[in-house]
Amino acid sequence: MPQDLTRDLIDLIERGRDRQLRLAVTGLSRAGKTAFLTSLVDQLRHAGLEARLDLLGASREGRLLGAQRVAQQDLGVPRFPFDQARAALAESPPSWPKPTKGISELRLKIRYRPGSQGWLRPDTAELTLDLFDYPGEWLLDLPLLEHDFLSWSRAQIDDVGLSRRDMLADWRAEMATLAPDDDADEARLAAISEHYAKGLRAAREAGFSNLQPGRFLLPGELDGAPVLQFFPLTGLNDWTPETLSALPDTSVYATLAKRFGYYQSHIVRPFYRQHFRRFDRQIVLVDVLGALNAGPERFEDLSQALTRLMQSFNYGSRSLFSRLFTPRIDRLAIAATKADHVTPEQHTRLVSLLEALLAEPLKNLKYANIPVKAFSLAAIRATEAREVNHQGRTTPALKGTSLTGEPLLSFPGEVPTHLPDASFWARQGFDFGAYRPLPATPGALPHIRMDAALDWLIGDKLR
Ligand SMILES: Nc1nc2c(ncn2[C@@H]2O[C@H](COP(=O)(O)OP(=O)(O)OP(=O)(O)O)[C@@H](O)[C@H]2O)c(=O)[nH]1
Ligand SMILES: [Mg+2]
Repeated sequence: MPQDLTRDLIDLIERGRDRQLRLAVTGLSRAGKTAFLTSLVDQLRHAGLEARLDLLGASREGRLLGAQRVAQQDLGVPRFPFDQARAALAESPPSWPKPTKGISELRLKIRYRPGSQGWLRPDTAELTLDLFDYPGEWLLDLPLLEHDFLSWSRAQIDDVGLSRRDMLADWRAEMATLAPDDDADEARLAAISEHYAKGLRAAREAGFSNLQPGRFLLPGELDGAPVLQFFPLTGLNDWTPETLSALPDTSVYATLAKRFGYYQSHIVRPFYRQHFRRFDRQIVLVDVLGALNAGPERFEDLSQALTRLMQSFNYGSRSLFSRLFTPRIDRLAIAATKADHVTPEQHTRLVSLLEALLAEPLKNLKYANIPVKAFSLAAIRATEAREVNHQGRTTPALKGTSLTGEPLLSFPGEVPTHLPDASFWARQGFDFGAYRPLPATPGALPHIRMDAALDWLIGDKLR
């Protein structure tokens, strides 16, 4: 067989196998997942026409023909509300997509012309891209799978720093009068759980990330169900795992441990299994600038939450069995979102800071031999970069509109390239407001480097 034909045949077989790609967009609450997905769909739908996608090879070469939404795989899961999000951005005044309250899915068919020609090559080809969206709060339950009730209780109590301790004051007061071997009283456990949930909600409002259990913040259809009536137990220092497991089923400890186990097996594990166990590529979105804005304690809290989260994906320890039977994730992107909150010359510094923040998970990914690329991007750009004369000097600035409609001109200053230390917080800190999306214009949504991220995530499949 001529060599070219063999190559074409192998290519055809591989192409057939590779025609489908599942992309996991990972990020904590408010990291920018829904904005990213909305922009991704919008950019690809406008590809070949008005989208600015020069950093995506297939688009630059004029081979990207466009994308359409098609019927998704799982008919029992709601469809990603792209139309609603896109309509809100086109209104006057435009508004951001709403915070996500449940799971949704989306399947995109991307049409392109293959790059090189061969007689077995079709004129056009298709790539199916499966995407899903979910509330960021639920993601933080993944690390909870590694615990039993005892180790989880201890870890949660160790994690509570000074300011979060205040937010949990009511819960702590109740806990002082509860012992593991008390008889469980349903109404009392429900009331204490509500105090715990209240503390978690206050911590989220104050900008903390490392919050478990995630369904306490967004219970969905589980609101009021006993499975959400548990909390970490204090006062366990004098107990051993053996003495605790010998307690009767009616004790506080046994009741809470049972609910924790139920939460793991009936809520967290199915979510993980259905949505996160099987994907080919992943992008981890991090609101680094938001955390800088929120101060040292929140920044440290985000760093811890991300490190634990990335550990729970377990990239390195894939057994031969799982490698054969589940597609292995072969490429990953990490991205600092909302890069339009700083002036363009700060973007490389933002990438360095993101890499510093994710240093531990990046080491593990390297060890697992998974290629990773870091980006700074704005899925939906809300500011315009300007040079202005400020106190006698030409200074880079950002122009936009506040959420309440006032014009804003800001000088966001310098992003640190390393994890900020005490002197950074004392000297500078960060303080910027939130912007309203830019007024709608015809064509695709304005963005920063969505095309570069897309090139890394799907570009090789469009060759
Ligand atoms: N300036 C700017 N702001 C953004 C951008 N992307 C997201 N935001 C802001 O961040 C907020 C949260 O973004 P979402 O996309 O809703 O975040 P999410 O990760 O889906 O959050 P959950 O649904 O709560 O998990 C938005 O309401 C915007 O205010 C961006 O590209 N630029
Ligand atoms: Mg969302």
